[in-house]
Amino acid sequence: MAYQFPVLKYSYDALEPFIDAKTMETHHSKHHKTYVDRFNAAIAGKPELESKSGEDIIACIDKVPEDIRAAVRNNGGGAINHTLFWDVIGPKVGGEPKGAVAEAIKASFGSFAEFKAKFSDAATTQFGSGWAWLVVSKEGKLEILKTSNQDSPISLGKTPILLIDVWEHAYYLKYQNRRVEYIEAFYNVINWQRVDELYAAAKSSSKPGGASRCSCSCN
Ligand code: MN3
Repeated sequence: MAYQFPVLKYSYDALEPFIDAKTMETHHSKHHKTYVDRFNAAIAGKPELESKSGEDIIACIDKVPEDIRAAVRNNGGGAINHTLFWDVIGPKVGGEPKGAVAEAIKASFGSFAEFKAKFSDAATTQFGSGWAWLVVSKEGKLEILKTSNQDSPISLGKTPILLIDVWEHAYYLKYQNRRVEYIEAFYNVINWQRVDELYAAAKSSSKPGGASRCSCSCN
């Protein structure tokens, strides 16, 4: 089955003034749609890939046939990364995290303020296009990392629960070169309740020393 292009749960102008409507519309209906279309084109006619979820394909990226691996890495990554991105942001959210993820952030980074400083630093210092992430490791620990282009921490065996797109297409219309201002504004659109749900799911499936998500039955 082809990868499904997701419908947003909110309108394009719902994240104003932090993320402007024109950026949201272009980002979702053009950029994300193109990743999804190219991902589906790359795996078309390959039932062993078409039968898997996008996440499971990216988890096993090294097992993808070499002639389409770069296309899958870039466009499959772009497809799943943006789907998760829309899922963890929204209107009338922001503020400080609550629940189990809030406790884990405090335990891992010292405080929410220290988490913010580290996450913002990862987003700021990602050179060129890419993403900054809050992930749950295979051992169930929170980690902050950054990746280039559309690379996903899922390929490293980690489960992302929060991410910020720092490609220029995510902020240039409103913020131009001021990436730092965009990153600061981003905290107003983080849906911490959703992040907490993703944290709970990642924790329940993390197994210290266990097999990675890529079971390597994916040849
Ligand atoms: Mn993007």
